[in-house]
Amino acid sequence: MSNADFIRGLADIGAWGVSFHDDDLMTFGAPESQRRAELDAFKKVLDETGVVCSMATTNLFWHPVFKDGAFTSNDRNVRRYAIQKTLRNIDVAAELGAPTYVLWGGREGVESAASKNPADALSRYKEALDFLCGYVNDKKYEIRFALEPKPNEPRGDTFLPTIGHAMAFINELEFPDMVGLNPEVAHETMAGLSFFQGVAQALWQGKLYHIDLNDQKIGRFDQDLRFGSEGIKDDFMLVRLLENSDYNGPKHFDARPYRNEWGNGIWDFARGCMRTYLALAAKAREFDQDPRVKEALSAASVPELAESTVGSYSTATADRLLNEQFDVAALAARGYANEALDQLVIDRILGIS
Ligand SMILES: [Mn+2]
Repeated sequence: MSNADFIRGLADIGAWGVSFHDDDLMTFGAPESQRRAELDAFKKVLDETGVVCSMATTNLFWHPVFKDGAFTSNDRNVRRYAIQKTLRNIDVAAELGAPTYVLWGGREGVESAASKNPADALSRYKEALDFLCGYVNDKKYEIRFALEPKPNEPRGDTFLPTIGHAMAFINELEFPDMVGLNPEVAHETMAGLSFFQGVAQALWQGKLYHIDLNDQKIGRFDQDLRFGSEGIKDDFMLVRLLENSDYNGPKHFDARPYRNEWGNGIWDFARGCMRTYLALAAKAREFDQDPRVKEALSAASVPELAESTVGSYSTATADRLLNEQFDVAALAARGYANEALDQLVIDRILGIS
């Protein structure tokens, strides 16, 4: 099936947008005239279908030139080539109006820890990001970058392995406001981490620029399963978090059909991702409107966590706190009614009342 067939098929089942790697769209290493024709064909089908180009990214992992890394390859010319390949595709992203440019450092890592000084690698990663931001500013493009963390695969140990590592790294960049995150369900789950907690912190820090939705079992290879097909309770909480947040970026599915699927199955897969997201969003609204849930949240003191604990420091507030009497036995004895609250989550997912 051609790219045009895929886009028409996605438009038919109600998809709003598509994303692309440079090499998906334009043949790697082809003459500029051929690449231009391929890009124009893509633009034409977007125009015809009304499908939006929501995000662009560079393939810096497939070609063997990147086997030791792209922005962090030990070979300086590979690093320069990786940045050149990215700059060229940023021009394409701007031409297509993609507001977000994702960077997944699939090859940025090691098998042998002796093979790279991690501090040098992070410095080169920062240098690349600073340069890309400088280019976007120079060209006056309306583009922000989103880093996609992943703990391993295809490398043994990847640089910027988790949401937390990536957010801390962004603080070291020259243009931290231009760089946020594209966290992916499968990647955090591979590391055994809670994707919900990671996304919640990214939102809290104003760094959720994009999101890759799929599904995954802990401790496996990168499965990229249909959204909602595995961790249904985690997915419910994630959708509720996104729907109740100010995140207004794409709900982007970076997933693939089961490997034994055939032609028509890819459309079952694509419909399933969207269907489950929308169903969970409806269930999240029901959950939040249920008076029993409001009572259970109150019994668990959930609203109380939104109240300030001590306020700003002053000598007076410190003196008041130091002189306060606490009934520690009573505080220790109370319950938090989490079982009842959590059962309401399960009841809502199961659709029982
Ligand atoms: Mn992804």
